[in-house]
Amino acid sequence: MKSDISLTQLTDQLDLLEAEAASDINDAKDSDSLEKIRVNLLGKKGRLSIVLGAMSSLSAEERPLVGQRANVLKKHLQNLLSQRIEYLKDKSMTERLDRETLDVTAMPTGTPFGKRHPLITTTEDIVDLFCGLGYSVAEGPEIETDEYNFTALNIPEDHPARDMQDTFYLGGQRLLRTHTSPVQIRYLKDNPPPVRIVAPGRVYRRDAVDATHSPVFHQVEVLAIDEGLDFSHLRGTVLAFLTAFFGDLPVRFRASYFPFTEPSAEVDVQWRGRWLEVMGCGMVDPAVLEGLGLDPDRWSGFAAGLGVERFCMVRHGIDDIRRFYTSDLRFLEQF
Ligand code: 2U9
Repeated sequence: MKSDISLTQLTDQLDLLEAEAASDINDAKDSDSLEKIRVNLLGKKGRLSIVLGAMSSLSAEERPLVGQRANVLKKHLQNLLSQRIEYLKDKSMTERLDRETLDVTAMPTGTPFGKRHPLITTTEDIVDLFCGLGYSVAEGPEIETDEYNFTALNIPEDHPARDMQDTFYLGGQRLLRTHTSPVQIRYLKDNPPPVRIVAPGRVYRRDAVDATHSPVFHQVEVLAIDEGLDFSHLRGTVLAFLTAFFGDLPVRFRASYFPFTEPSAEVDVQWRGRWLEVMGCGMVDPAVLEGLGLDPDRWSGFAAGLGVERFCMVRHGIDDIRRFYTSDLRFLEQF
């Protein structure tokens, strides 16, 4: 049985619907609740549909009146809904912008930028100077063989450097390289002369730690092999390098001995009134060349080696090698 409803009742219902809908839409706090309101008002089983369904009990003259009214109301509600959705979108964007405002004048927080360690910059400066003289950088492993670290460099079986007291042996034939010279042996095995290389790197010796000794330190070695090289080329190269690094200081060569060079020399610079030994050098021993299959009557060469710590200490007036390895920022930040 159908319950009859009058035109007035229907119009009243539409009025009520309009008033309530307007206030509900205005109160909606977010798009989800707004969508629920829309379905409740305009959905298939929504309030407007129910009112329209009741129109069947009206007369043929009355129906268009309500129909028209309902259409206008539907448009009106759709407008209100879309206005509200726009408003909510604007509001959430404004809130987000307020929340995410950046203070570009704020002091940065977090970890400060690091700096290059003075040993690294000193190594790079030395290597750069040799690169400027036409040398190429060569590198090799820190774990070496007895053969490359000692035998190929003419270091005899009874030499103290081979002693357990002086070298870190790792078992088998392996050890921690005591100089970067094996890098150059490896290079010469793969590359025929002429050769001009600079070999920087970390080296290891079984020294007790004190102000001038550390069991790990850094070396740069250079090697030139060519036809016709003699001691004057060595001397000229060392002088050019030391002048570029320290400035125009007095330099002297003192005769010395290394198993892998003959003749050999140690080089001193006069720095703040004192002679300081800064590097060693010499003409590559013919026995080393022969061991590499190079004819010493055709090829000759010179080599030089230096400790980076020493250079860095002289350059910056640092009195204790341990300062390089203790990671004290008060020290490191000076560079
Ligand atoms: C090959 C042939 C010869 C490398 C050389 C030195 C002289 C030298 C020391 C300086 C201070 C080591 O760090 S230190 O204690 N080095 O005096 N090194 S000649 O001679 C070579 C290298 C490779 C094939």
